Amino acid sequence: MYQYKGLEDTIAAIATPAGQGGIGIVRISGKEAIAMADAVLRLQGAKTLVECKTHTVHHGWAVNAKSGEMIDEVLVTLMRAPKSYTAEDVVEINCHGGMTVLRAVLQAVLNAGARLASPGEFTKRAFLHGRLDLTQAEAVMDVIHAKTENFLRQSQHQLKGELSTQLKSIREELIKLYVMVEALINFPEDGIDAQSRQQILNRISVQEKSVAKLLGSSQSGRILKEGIRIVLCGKPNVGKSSLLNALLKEQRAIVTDIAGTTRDVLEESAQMKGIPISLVDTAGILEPRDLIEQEAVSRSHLYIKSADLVLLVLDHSHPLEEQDRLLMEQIKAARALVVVNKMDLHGKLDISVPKKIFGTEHVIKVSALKAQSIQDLEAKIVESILKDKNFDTHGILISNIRHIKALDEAQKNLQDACRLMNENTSLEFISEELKAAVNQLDAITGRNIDEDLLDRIFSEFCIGK
Ligand SMILES: Nc1nc2c(ncn2[C@@H]2O[C@H](COP(=O)(O)OP(=O)(O)OP(=O)(O)O)[C@@H](O)[C@H]2O)c(=O)[nH]1
Ligand SMILES: [Mg+2]
Repeated sequence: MYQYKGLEDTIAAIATPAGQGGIGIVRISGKEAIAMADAVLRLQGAKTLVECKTHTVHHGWAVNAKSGEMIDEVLVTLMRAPKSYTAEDVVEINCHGGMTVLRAVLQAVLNAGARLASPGEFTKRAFLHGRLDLTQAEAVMDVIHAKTENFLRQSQHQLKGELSTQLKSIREELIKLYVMVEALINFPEDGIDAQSRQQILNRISVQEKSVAKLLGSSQSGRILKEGIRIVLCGKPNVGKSSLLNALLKEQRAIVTDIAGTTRDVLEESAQMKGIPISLVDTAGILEPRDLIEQEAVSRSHLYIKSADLVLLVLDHSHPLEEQDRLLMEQIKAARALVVVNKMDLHGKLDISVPKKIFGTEHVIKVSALKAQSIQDLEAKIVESILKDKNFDTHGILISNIRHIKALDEAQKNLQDACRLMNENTSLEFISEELKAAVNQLDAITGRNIDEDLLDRIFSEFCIGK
């Protein structure tokens, strides 16, 4: 691990979000944290934190050290190194939750000698002191940004170090293999017979499969983290906006019996079975009457193109029209479901046509108005999102692009190693591939990472974390 120089300073920041709240916290971490806190605190009983035990809470006042003027009544938590978030001495001052108060307390701490922390610097210190590895540090941010409980659960697994444990076991086996191959290179007189060669090949192949399994989870990991975009399309008046409202369970889009009610794209967030969904209602206009409608139509097409899943809405109470056929033709290559809406009305639509184009299992009848079969539609949506994907929320899901890239490289190295073994290539080349694969795994956990990359990772954190 590289030596980071910034650890000498004591850092401070407001750890709670900007705005008003019940409480707000100013966090201080570093060698001088306790002394600096003492400089701005007047604790009850005239005690100082220096004399207090770790993991204790104290009542008192934050003051302007120069003027002695009181800033706020506070509760102070003391956590001595190494049992703290950063593994350094940490003091957290719980103030009233207003920005003016918090800024004044923070300023007092800075006046006492602390440096303003940069984004993610507290977590970075936890990493640099070896309390967390990089996957765990990144999981901290994932926990904060989790959009669904499902993803939160995943991030908690990673925060506990479950990904690191899996990577460690792959790494250990690769190191053993590397040492073995190096020994064979250095003591060629011992030679390597075909059987040993095959054994090494098998063992590399087992590790390649473990990496492949982790990588295989990345599609569902990304879905769980970022969600997917579902776009509703269909000709005017078929009930797209009504369906959006039914799926959201609130009256979000305007619904009328006038064709061309929706004149712009409307995007709303929802969740289906723990997956974050962005639902997009588009304008059904087919023949734009003016510039605004023209723009709406071209936007609708862009959204349809970018959709992870398209819901083509048809009207059960009308026979299929040319416009429906055109739309079916346009989206048949995309991942799509056909929703035959208005099933509460007398049916005039020949449902066999969409069934033939999209397959029976991709066509579903609902009534947005009467909320009939909406749950069945949700189940179908989830099924088609997760189709062909390894989606096991109890196992480890890879969702971080950085991890995906490194695992991808490691997999290539291991595949190359297997291929070279098969081709009876000189062992030096196998050894190189094994070393490169280990380096990729080490980059994920942060064992060997350059300072720039580290700074980039932590700069995406919030201040105070
Ligand atoms: N009977 C019945 N009427 C429905 C159903 N869904 C929608 N409607 C009615 O159909 C009309 C059009 O609904 P919208 O949701 O505005 O249709 P749209 O596809 O968004 O229309 P545009 O925005 O104009 O493209 C309204 O009068 C709705 O009340 C349904 O399931 N059954
Ligand atoms: Mg509409």
